[in-house]
Amino acid sequence: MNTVINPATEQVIAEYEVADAAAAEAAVERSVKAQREWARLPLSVRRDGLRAIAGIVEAHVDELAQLEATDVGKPISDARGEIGGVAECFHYYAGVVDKILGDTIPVEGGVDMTFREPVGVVAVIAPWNFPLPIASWNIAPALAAGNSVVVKPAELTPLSTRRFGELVAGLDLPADLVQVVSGPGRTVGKVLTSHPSVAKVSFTGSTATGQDVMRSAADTMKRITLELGGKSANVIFADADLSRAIAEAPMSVFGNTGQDCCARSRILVQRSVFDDFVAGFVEATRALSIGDPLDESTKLGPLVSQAHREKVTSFLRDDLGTTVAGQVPDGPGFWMAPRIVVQPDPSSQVVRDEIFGPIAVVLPFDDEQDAVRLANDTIYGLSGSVWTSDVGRALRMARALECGTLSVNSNSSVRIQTPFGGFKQSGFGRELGMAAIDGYTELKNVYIKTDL
Ligand code: TXE
Repeated sequence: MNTVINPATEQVIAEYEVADAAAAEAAVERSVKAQREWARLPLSVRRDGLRAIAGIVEAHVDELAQLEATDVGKPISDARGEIGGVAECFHYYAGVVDKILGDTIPVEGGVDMTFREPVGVVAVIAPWNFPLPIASWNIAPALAAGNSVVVKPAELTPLSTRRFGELVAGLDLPADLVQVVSGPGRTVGKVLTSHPSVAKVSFTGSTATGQDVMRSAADTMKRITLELGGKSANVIFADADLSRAIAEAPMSVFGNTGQDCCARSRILVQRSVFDDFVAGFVEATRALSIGDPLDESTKLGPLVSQAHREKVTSFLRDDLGTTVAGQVPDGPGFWMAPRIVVQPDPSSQVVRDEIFGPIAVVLPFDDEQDAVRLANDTIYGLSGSVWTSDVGRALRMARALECGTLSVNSNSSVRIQTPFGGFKQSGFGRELGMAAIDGYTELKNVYIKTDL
């Protein structure tokens, strides 16, 4: 039995029987049949299938957003936007169904062409921080390319994905095309990463679990996409529009209460504007309203669980000189106010580890070279930002920083149309945009001899 708790109230909001390994195996077997049926359907039918999924999500935005807000503790206004993004994702990939192209390649003696074939059954293993959005970034391109999907949501936050599964099951699509199997990583997750009939695993979660997934997938040579942890840098030069950089910095690290793989949790600021930045950043962070996730004006909710709050607070030590920027509600809930750590030792854990909570570090740098050295001094490489008014510097930094997704004069990371994924131990493979299709297709080369 899994008991789901609202992290803002600590009340039980759902209980359900968890799936076991046998249920996961049965789902994979059904998925094989569904995939064959789906891949044979005309393109227009598959396109309309994805549109229908977008439509059913749009028709249930409020319900799904409410589930996400009470399950994750996420502000309702964020949740509504994120569920709107889920529908957009299915609309986008509905349009991709008939644009999965091959090449014709000049060769001697014949004609050569490539096709992109579906991989087969795709297992999507999702995390708890953006449950349905991250699942949809993988489900939608997988379906567009002619695959079937078995989705495993995280045990902590399964509700939106379970409801999504029910809604999709009611549509006129091949039976079992999208199945949601809710159970623990060590049983259901293990089956999905080792079953011989699963061709591809798309995993989002911690780097340590990503390593387990790779090991488990190795025996049957599965294709894998891993979207893992991060410790992204927000690099602010003295020539930047400092007021904008300050205004946008708090939500880029504390949004979703810091439980965001793209959180700009290492803020690097050029020394001449360092003190001004810190003063403005603390003040702007204090202005973020912390409280009831169902209140439309709330910007920050609680952390996802008591265990996670313990993990996050274990990074705080007296000698760090932390500034507490905000006031949390009294009473139940896994609350934690944002903490700002100014000039910690660059080799300390708070600078090096992914905390996944509302703790930001701010470090000074001297020049461009120093900024690149500090920004790249991490095992991760997911996202990053550069703030500058010098176009040449923006481009030099963009090329020098080791990360998969970089923004200039912005802290955004994710757009449905553009590739998203990491360098280094932040994983590999790309989600979203046309690039995601590479991960859901096998490239087949066909040569036809014409010079007989
Ligand atoms: O993640 P896990 P956890 C980071 C973040 C966080 C830490 C731990 O630092 O504090 O990870 O979070 C499933 N085989 N991120 O423990 O374990 C699990 O059931 C197959 C970053 O919750 O990685 C869940 O569905 N699957 C991150 C999913 O993996 C397994 C998002 C992720 O869980 C499995 C989340 C196994 N052996 C956490 N074990 C990001 N990049 O956004 C677990 N799972």
